[in-house]
Amino acid sequence: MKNKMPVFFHTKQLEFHPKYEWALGNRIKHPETTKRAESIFREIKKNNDLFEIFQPEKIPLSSIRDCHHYHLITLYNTAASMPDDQTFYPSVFPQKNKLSPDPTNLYHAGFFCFDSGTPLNNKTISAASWSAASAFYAADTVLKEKSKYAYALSRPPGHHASKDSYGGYCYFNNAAIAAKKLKKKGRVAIIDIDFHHGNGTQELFYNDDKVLTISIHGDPREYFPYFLGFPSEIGSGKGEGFNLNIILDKETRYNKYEQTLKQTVLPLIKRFEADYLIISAGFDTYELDPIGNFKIKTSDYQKMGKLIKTLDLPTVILQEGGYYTKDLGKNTVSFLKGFF
Ligand code: OKP
Ligand code: ZN
Repeated sequence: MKNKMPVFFHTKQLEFHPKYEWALGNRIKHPETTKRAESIFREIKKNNDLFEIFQPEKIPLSSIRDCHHYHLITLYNTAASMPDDQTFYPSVFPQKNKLSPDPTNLYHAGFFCFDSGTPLNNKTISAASWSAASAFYAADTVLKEKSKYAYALSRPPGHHASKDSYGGYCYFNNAAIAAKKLKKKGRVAIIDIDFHHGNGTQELFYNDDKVLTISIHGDPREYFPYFLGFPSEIGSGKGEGFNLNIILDKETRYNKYEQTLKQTVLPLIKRFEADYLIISAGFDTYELDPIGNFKIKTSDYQKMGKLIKTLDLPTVILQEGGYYTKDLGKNTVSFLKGFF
Protein backbone atom coordinates (compact mmCIF):
# COMPACT_ATOMS: atom_id res chain seq x y z
CA MET A 1 0.00 0.00 0.00
CA LYS A 2 1.35 3.37 -1.04
CA ASN A 3 -0.77 5.57 1.19
CA LYS A 4 -1.28 5.46 4.91
CA MET A 5 -3.80 2.98 6.22
CA PRO A 6 -6.87 4.67 7.74
CA VAL A 7 -7.57 3.69 11.35
CA PHE A 8 -10.95 4.37 12.96
CA PHE A 9 -11.32 4.88 16.68
CA HIS A 10 -13.32 7.10 19.06
CA THR A 11 -12.22 7.84 22.62
CA LYS A 12 -15.80 7.25 23.84
CA GLN A 13 -14.98 3.58 23.26
CA LEU A 14 -12.71 3.86 26.32
CA GLU A 15 -15.40 4.97 28.75
CA PHE A 16 -16.82 1.50 29.32
CA HIS A 17 -15.14 -0.57 32.02
CA PRO A 18 -16.55 -4.08 32.46
CA LYS A 19 -15.47 -5.18 35.93
CA TYR A 20 -15.65 -8.94 36.38
CA GLU A 21 -16.38 -12.24 34.81
CA TRP A 22 -16.79 -15.67 36.28
CA ALA A 23 -14.36 -18.53 35.76
CA LEU A 24 -14.99 -21.83 37.51
CA GLY A 25 -16.81 -20.17 40.36
CA ASN A 26 -14.24 -17.45 40.83
CA ARG A 27 -14.86 -13.80 40.20
CA ILE A 28 -11.97 -12.64 38.04
CA LYS A 29 -10.98 -9.24 36.70
CA HIS A 30 -12.59 -8.67 33.34
CA PRO A 31 -10.13 -9.41 30.51
CA GLU A 32 -11.70 -6.98 28.04
CA THR A 33 -10.15 -3.85 29.57
CA THR A 34 -9.58 -0.43 28.06
CA LYS A 35 -5.85 -1.15 28.36
CA ARG A 36 -6.29 -3.39 25.34
CA ALA A 37 -7.44 -0.57 23.09
CA GLU A 38 -4.84 1.74 24.61
CA SER A 39 -2.07 -0.75 23.81
CA ILE A 40 -3.20 -0.88 20.19
CA PHE A 41 -3.72 2.85 19.89
CA ARG A 42 -0.27 3.59 21.32
CA GLU A 43 1.41 1.26 18.83
CA ILE A 44 -0.59 2.73 15.93
CA LYS A 45 0.49 6.24 16.91
CA LYS A 46 4.13 5.09 17.15
CA ASN A 47 3.86 4.07 13.50
CA ASN A 48 2.39 7.34 12.26
CA ASP A 49 4.30 6.93 9.01
CA LEU A 50 1.97 4.01 8.23
CA PHE A 51 -1.36 4.98 9.75
CA GLU A 52 -3.73 7.91 9.68
CA ILE A 53 -6.20 8.07 12.55
CA PHE A 54 -9.82 9.12 12.01
CA GLN A 55 -12.62 9.63 14.48
CA PRO A 56 -15.85 8.06 13.22
CA GLU A 57 -19.04 10.06 12.94
CA LYS A 58 -22.16 8.75 14.67
CA ILE A 59 -23.41 5.50 13.19
CA PRO A 60 -26.87 5.64 11.59
CA LEU A 61 -29.29 3.75 13.82
CA SER A 62 -30.64 2.01 10.71
CA SER A 63 -27.35 0.20 10.16
CA ILE A 64 -27.44 -1.22 13.69
CA ARG A 65 -31.07 -2.15 13.06
CA ASP A 66 -30.01 -3.98 9.88
CA CYS A 67 -28.25 -6.49 12.13
CA HIS A 68 -29.97 -6.34 15.51
CA HIS A 69 -33.48 -6.64 16.91
CA TYR A 70 -34.69 -3.39 18.48
CA HIS A 71 -35.16 -5.27 21.77
CA LEU A 72 -31.39 -5.54 22.11
CA ILE A 73 -30.94 -1.81 21.55
CA THR A 74 -33.78 -1.05 23.98
CA LEU A 75 -32.18 -3.28 26.60
CA TYR A 76 -28.84 -1.45 26.32
CA ASN A 77 -30.71 1.86 26.49
CA THR A 78 -32.45 0.66 29.64
CA ALA A 79 -29.04 -0.07 31.16
CA ALA A 80 -27.95 3.45 30.19
CA SER A 81 -30.23 4.82 32.96
CA MET A 82 -28.56 2.84 35.73
CA PRO A 83 -26.63 4.76 38.39
CA ASP A 84 -22.86 5.06 37.88
CA ASP A 85 -21.99 2.50 40.53
CA GLN A 86 -24.20 -0.29 39.17
CA THR A 87 -23.54 -3.08 36.73
CA PHE A 88 -26.09 -5.59 35.57
CA TYR A 89 -25.23 -9.27 35.20
CA PRO A 90 -28.34 -11.29 34.45
CA SER A 91 -29.02 -13.98 37.00
CA VAL A 92 -32.15 -15.45 35.42
CA PHE A 93 -31.95 -17.09 32.00
CA PRO A 94 -35.48 -18.09 31.05
CA GLN A 95 -35.91 -21.31 29.15
CA LYS A 96 -39.72 -21.10 29.15
CA ASN A 97 -42.24 -18.32 28.51
CA LYS A 98 -39.96 -16.65 26.04
CA LEU A 99 -42.89 -15.05 24.24
CA SER A 100 -42.87 -11.59 25.73
CA PRO A 101 -39.48 -10.37 26.87
CA ASP A 102 -39.59 -6.77 28.08
CA PRO A 103 -36.29 -5.06 27.29
CA THR A 104 -37.25 -2.05 29.42
CA ASN A 105 -36.92 -4.38 32.41
CA LEU A 106 -33.27 -5.22 33.06
CA TYR A 107 -34.33 -8.38 34.88
CA HIS A 108 -35.27 -9.66 31.43
CA ALA A 109 -31.69 -9.31 30.17
CA GLY A 110 -31.34 -13.09 30.49
CA PHE A 111 -33.69 -13.42 27.51
CA PHE A 112 -30.95 -11.94 25.37
CA CYS A 113 -27.68 -12.68 27.14
CA PHE A 114 -25.92 -16.01 26.75
CA ASP A 115 -23.04 -15.79 29.21
CA SER A 116 -21.98 -14.30 32.53
CA GLY A 117 -19.02 -12.33 31.18
CA THR A 118 -20.81 -9.56 29.33
CA PRO A 119 -22.05 -6.98 31.83
CA LEU A 120 -24.27 -3.98 31.16
CA ASN A 121 -23.85 -0.57 32.72
CA ASN A 122 -24.71 2.99 31.78
CA LYS A 123 -21.69 3.31 29.45
CA THR A 124 -22.16 0.07 27.52
CA ILE A 125 -24.35 1.32 24.69
CA SER A 126 -22.22 4.38 24.04
CA ALA A 127 -18.97 2.41 23.81
CA ALA A 128 -20.57 -0.36 21.76
CA SER A 129 -22.15 2.17 19.37
CA TRP A 130 -18.87 4.01 18.84
CA SER A 131 -17.14 0.68 18.29
CA ALA A 132 -19.74 -0.17 15.65
CA ALA A 133 -19.29 3.33 14.19
CA SER A 134 -15.57 2.69 13.80
CA ALA A 135 -16.34 -0.50 11.88
CA PHE A 136 -19.04 1.22 9.83
CA TYR A 137 -16.78 4.09 8.69
CA ALA A 138 -13.89 1.74 7.99
CA ALA A 139 -16.25 -0.12 5.66
CA ASP A 140 -17.46 3.18 4.21
CA THR A 141 -13.90 4.23 3.39
CA VAL A 142 -13.22 0.97 1.56
CA LEU A 143 -16.59 1.09 -0.19
CA LYS A 144 -15.92 4.62 -1.45
CA GLU A 145 -12.46 3.52 -2.60
CA LYS A 146 -10.74 6.12 -0.45
CA SER A 147 -8.43 3.31 0.59
CA LYS A 148 -8.12 -0.35 -0.36
CA TYR A 149 -7.55 -1.31 3.29
CA ALA A 150 -8.93 0.12 6.51
CA TYR A 151 -8.69 -0.89 10.14
CA ALA A 152 -11.21 -0.25 12.90
CA LEU A 153 -10.07 -0.45 16.50
CA SER A 154 -13.49 -1.84 17.32
CA ARG A 155 -13.62 -2.24 21.06
CA PRO A 156 -15.80 -3.68 22.58
CA PRO A 157 -15.58 -6.55 20.08
CA GLY A 158 -18.51 -7.93 18.14
CA HIS A 159 -18.26 -11.40 16.66
CA HIS A 160 -20.24 -13.21 19.39
CA ALA A 161 -23.25 -10.87 19.21
CA SER A 162 -26.17 -11.99 17.08
CA LYS A 163 -29.49 -10.51 15.98
CA ASP A 164 -31.12 -10.65 19.40
CA SER A 165 -28.40 -11.99 21.67
CA TYR A 166 -25.20 -10.76 23.26
CA GLY A 167 -22.31 -12.42 25.06
CA GLY A 168 -18.59 -13.10 24.87
CA TYR A 169 -17.81 -9.42 25.66
CA CYS A 170 -19.74 -8.47 22.46
CA TYR A 171 -22.82 -6.22 22.20
CA PHE A 172 -23.14 -5.18 18.54
CA ASN A 173 -21.71 -7.30 15.76
CA ASN A 174 -19.24 -4.90 14.15
CA ALA A 175 -18.28 -7.32 11.37
CA ALA A 176 -21.91 -7.88 10.44
CA ILE A 177 -22.58 -4.14 10.37
CA ALA A 178 -19.61 -3.68 8.01
CA ALA A 179 -20.71 -6.66 5.91
CA LYS A 180 -24.27 -5.39 5.43
CA LYS A 181 -22.81 -2.16 4.13
CA LEU A 182 -20.33 -3.78 1.72
CA LYS A 183 -22.95 -6.26 0.57
CA LYS A 184 -24.78 -3.45 -1.20
CA LYS A 185 -21.96 -3.35 -3.73
CA GLY A 186 -20.77 -6.94 -3.96
CA ARG A 187 -20.04 -10.32 -2.49
CA VAL A 188 -18.47 -10.31 0.94
CA ALA A 189 -16.19 -12.87 2.57
CA ILE A 190 -15.54 -12.73 6.31
CA ILE A 191 -12.52 -14.49 7.83
CA ASP A 192 -12.65 -14.74 11.59
CA ILE A 193 -9.13 -15.34 12.90
CA ASP A 194 -9.97 -14.76 16.57
CA PHE A 195 -9.22 -17.80 18.75
CA HIS A 196 -12.95 -18.18 19.44
CA HIS A 197 -15.67 -19.16 17.02
CA GLY A 198 -17.54 -16.15 15.61
CA ASN A 199 -20.94 -17.55 16.45
CA GLY A 200 -22.78 -14.24 16.13
CA THR A 201 -21.42 -13.52 12.67
CA GLN A 202 -22.18 -17.08 11.59
CA GLU A 203 -25.77 -16.84 12.80
CA LEU A 204 -26.41 -13.48 11.16
CA PHE A 205 -25.42 -14.76 7.70
CA TYR A 206 -26.36 -18.43 8.05
CA ASN A 207 -28.95 -18.30 5.27
CA ASP A 208 -27.02 -15.88 3.10
CA ASP A 209 -25.24 -16.92 -0.11
CA LYS A 210 -23.80 -13.44 -0.71
CA VAL A 211 -21.79 -13.38 2.51
CA LEU A 212 -19.32 -16.20 3.02
CA THR A 213 -18.42 -16.70 6.69
CA ILE A 214 -15.29 -18.60 7.69
CA SER A 215 -14.02 -19.02 11.25
CA ILE A 216 -10.80 -20.69 12.41
CA HIS A 217 -10.85 -21.45 16.11
CA GLY A 218 -10.15 -23.67 19.10
CA ASP A 219 -12.42 -26.67 19.66
CA PRO A 220 -15.81 -25.48 20.96
CA ARG A 221 -16.13 -28.64 23.03
CA GLU A 222 -13.36 -27.18 25.13
CA TYR A 223 -13.44 -23.41 24.48
CA PHE A 224 -15.97 -20.61 24.38
CA PRO A 225 -18.66 -20.37 22.94
CA TYR A 226 -19.07 -24.16 23.48
CA PHE A 227 -22.41 -24.47 21.63
CA LEU A 228 -21.49 -23.44 18.09
CA GLY A 229 -18.46 -23.60 15.81
CA PHE A 230 -18.56 -27.20 14.61
CA PRO A 231 -17.63 -28.23 11.06
CA SER A 232 -21.13 -29.67 10.55
CA GLU A 233 -22.48 -26.07 10.55
CA ILE A 234 -22.32 -25.31 6.85
CA GLY A 235 -25.14 -22.79 6.43
CA SER A 236 -28.78 -23.42 5.56
CA GLY A 237 -31.24 -22.74 2.76
CA LYS A 238 -29.63 -20.55 0.12
CA GLY A 239 -26.72 -20.16 2.53
CA GLU A 240 -25.86 -23.85 2.54
CA GLY A 241 -22.18 -24.16 1.70
CA PHE A 242 -21.51 -20.53 2.61
CA ASN A 243 -20.34 -21.07 6.19
CA LEU A 244 -17.15 -22.85 7.14
CA ASN A 245 -15.87 -23.74 10.60
CA ILE A 246 -12.32 -24.93 10.99
CA ILE A 247 -11.17 -26.31 14.33
CA LEU A 248 -7.45 -26.37 15.03
CA ASP A 249 -5.78 -28.32 17.84
CA LYS A 250 -4.73 -26.55 20.99
CA GLU A 251 -1.17 -25.23 20.79
CA THR A 252 -1.39 -24.86 17.02
CA ARG A 253 1.64 -23.03 15.62
CA TYR A 254 1.82 -20.72 12.63
CA ASN A 255 3.03 -23.33 10.13
CA LYS A 256 -0.20 -25.29 10.61
CA TYR A 257 -2.28 -22.10 10.65
CA GLU A 258 -0.69 -20.95 7.40
CA GLN A 259 -1.30 -24.32 5.80
CA THR A 260 -4.99 -24.02 6.70
CA LEU A 261 -5.20 -20.57 5.14
CA LYS A 262 -3.34 -21.63 1.99
CA GLN A 263 -5.02 -24.96 1.40
CA THR A 264 -8.58 -24.27 2.51
CA VAL A 265 -9.52 -20.70 3.34
CA LEU A 266 -7.98 -18.67 0.52
CA PRO A 267 -9.03 -21.08 -2.28
CA LEU A 268 -12.61 -21.04 -0.97
CA ILE A 269 -12.70 -17.23 -0.99
CA LYS A 270 -11.35 -17.21 -4.56
CA ARG A 271 -13.94 -19.72 -5.69
CA PHE A 272 -16.66 -17.62 -4.03
CA GLU A 273 -15.46 -14.67 -6.12
CA ALA A 274 -15.62 -12.24 -3.23
CA ASP A 275 -15.56 -8.54 -4.02
CA TYR A 276 -14.80 -7.49 -0.43
CA LEU A 277 -13.07 -9.03 2.53
CA ILE A 278 -13.70 -8.45 6.22
CA ILE A 279 -11.27 -9.80 8.77
CA SER A 280 -12.45 -10.34 12.33
CA ALA A 281 -8.98 -9.96 13.72
CA GLY A 282 -8.55 -11.36 17.20
CA PHE A 283 -5.07 -11.80 18.59
CA ASP A 284 -5.98 -14.23 21.33
CA THR A 285 -4.25 -16.84 19.15
CA TYR A 286 -1.01 -15.34 20.52
CA GLU A 287 1.37 -17.68 22.32
CA LEU A 288 1.08 -15.74 25.59
CA ASP A 289 -2.66 -15.11 25.53
CA PRO A 290 -4.30 -15.90 28.87
CA ILE A 291 -7.59 -17.08 27.29
CA GLY A 292 -6.74 -18.55 23.87
CA ASN A 293 -4.52 -21.58 23.47
CA PHE A 294 -2.69 -21.38 20.14
CA LYS A 295 1.01 -20.59 19.77
CA ILE A 296 1.20 -17.78 17.21
CA LYS A 297 4.12 -15.35 17.51
CA THR A 298 4.20 -11.60 16.96
CA SER A 299 6.17 -11.90 13.70
CA ASP A 300 3.77 -14.58 12.42
CA TYR A 301 0.95 -12.04 12.29
CA GLN A 302 2.76 -10.03 9.64
CA LYS A 303 3.16 -13.19 7.53
CA MET A 304 -0.51 -13.92 8.03
CA GLY A 305 -1.49 -10.44 6.90
CA LYS A 306 0.79 -10.68 3.90
CA LEU A 307 -0.70 -14.02 2.92
CA ILE A 308 -4.28 -12.76 3.19
CA LYS A 309 -3.30 -9.70 1.16
CA THR A 310 -2.55 -12.02 -1.79
CA LEU A 311 -6.33 -12.26 -2.26
CA ASP A 312 -5.99 -8.72 -3.59
CA LEU A 313 -9.39 -7.64 -2.25
CA PRO A 314 -10.57 -4.38 -0.71
CA THR A 315 -10.38 -5.30 2.95
CA VAL A 316 -11.82 -4.06 6.23
CA ILE A 317 -9.90 -5.26 9.27
CA LEU A 318 -11.80 -5.21 12.55
CA GLN A 319 -10.49 -5.73 16.05
CA GLU A 320 -11.95 -8.62 18.02
CA GLY A 321 -10.14 -10.32 20.96
CA GLY A 322 -6.56 -10.46 22.25
CA TYR A 323 -5.96 -10.36 25.99
CA TYR A 324 -2.22 -10.30 26.50
CA THR A 325 -2.42 -6.55 26.69
CA LYS A 326 1.29 -5.84 26.81
CA ASP A 327 1.88 -7.25 23.32
CA LEU A 328 -1.57 -6.68 21.81
CA GLY A 329 -0.56 -3.43 20.11
CA LYS A 330 2.54 -5.03 18.60
CA ASN A 331 0.58 -8.05 17.40
CA THR A 332 -2.08 -5.89 15.80
CA VAL A 333 0.42 -3.63 14.07
CA SER A 334 2.45 -6.66 12.95
CA PHE A 335 -0.69 -8.00 11.25
CA LEU A 336 -1.53 -4.65 9.69
CA LYS A 337 2.02 -4.31 8.37
CA GLY A 338 1.36 -7.40 6.26
CA PHE A 339 -0.94 -5.21 4.11
CA PHE A 340 1.75 -2.74 3.05
C1 OKP B 1 -14.32 -13.16 23.42
B1 OKP B 1 -13.58 -13.02 22.10
C2 OKP B 1 -11.97 -17.03 30.58
C3 OKP B 1 -13.43 -17.32 30.29
C4 OKP B 1 -13.75 -17.04 28.84
C5 OKP B 1 -15.41 -15.88 27.42
C6 OKP B 1 -14.41 -15.64 26.35
C7 OKP B 1 -14.91 -14.63 25.35
C8 OKP B 1 -13.95 -14.35 24.24
N1 OKP B 1 -11.69 -17.04 32.00
N2 OKP B 1 -14.92 -16.24 28.70
O1 OKP B 1 -13.86 -13.97 21.13
O2 OKP B 1 -12.16 -12.82 22.20
ZN1 ZN C 1 -11.60 -14.50 21.18
